[in-house]
Amino acid sequence: MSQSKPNILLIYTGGTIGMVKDFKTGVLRAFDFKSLLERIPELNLLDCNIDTVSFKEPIDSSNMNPGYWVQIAELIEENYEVFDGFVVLHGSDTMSYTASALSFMLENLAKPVVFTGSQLPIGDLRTDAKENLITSIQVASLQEDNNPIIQEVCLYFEYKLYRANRTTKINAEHFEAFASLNYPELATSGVHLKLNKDYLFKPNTKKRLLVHKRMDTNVALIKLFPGISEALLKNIIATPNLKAVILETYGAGNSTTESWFVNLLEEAIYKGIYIVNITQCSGGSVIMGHYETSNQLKNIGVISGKDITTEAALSKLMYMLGLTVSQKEFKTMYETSLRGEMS
Ligand code: ASN
Repeated sequence: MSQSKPNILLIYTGGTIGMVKDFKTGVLRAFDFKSLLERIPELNLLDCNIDTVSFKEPIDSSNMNPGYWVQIAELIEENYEVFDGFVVLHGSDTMSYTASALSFMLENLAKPVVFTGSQLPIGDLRTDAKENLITSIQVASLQEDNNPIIQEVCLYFEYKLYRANRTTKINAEHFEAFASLNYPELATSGVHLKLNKDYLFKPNTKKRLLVHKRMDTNVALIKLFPGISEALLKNIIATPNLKAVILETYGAGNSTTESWFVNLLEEAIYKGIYIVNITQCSGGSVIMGHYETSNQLKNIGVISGKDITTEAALSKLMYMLGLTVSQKEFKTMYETSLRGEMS
């Protein structure tokens, strides 16, 4: 590999992006990533060296799980010194979960990790895959004085670069499939690639990359709905080994004030189960104590997820449960932004 050009590693995990349509039969099949440069000659025009590595068996991202997250983290860890940036090709369905998880797993990351995918396969005539792929590689190659400009996990889709742990999939058929409602875009791609440098994450570059691989899945995610029953909540809280529950509440973190509900949560907290309050609104923040309907939650010690996304809330919880954080510290640490995931 040449010295002057940035070296980019493309990690293919699966998803729609890696499929080609056999135009005679109309059947979609997995694309051989070894022949990527031949299939997309435009990539040769990019001012970087590209190497590719693929999951042995690429998956639809609905089959993603923390075991695969570790595989991606390890590929980045093993290749961290040799490459200047990483582009992860991933199905769009659970991309925000994986990318959020990786943002926590890669502590002190000082190089770009850009997740991308597409709504239409790369071999489709009207595909969005080429633009997403080409611009993601370009973004991962951006350097200033031989240092990467982007030093965090991002997600690029349909002309926008987002902080990954701020994103959510909002549409199953539009090319604009993702949104970041509580944090501005890091870059927009038009005639020019416009970077919003003030919004980029600034890691402590003096510290070495630390890769965390223990993600504890003893968690539950409950979306409140009018009519939710005591029996349902009781059963979930009684799950063996349960360590934490994310409650998706209404609006600014509000819930029913019925005593059975508050009592169940209080008992759970007493038993050492963490309860995190996040809002089921796509934008905005939990402010416990703002309304009477959240004041009790605040008083019993519920953790505020502030303006975190569900995807980041869940992966942050798995990450923190995998660390050895004391009961006393847990709430303060969870309520602190670790990778720019909350305001
Ligand atoms: N089901 C696909 C996946 O997430 C959807 C996509 O990539 N657009 O793997």
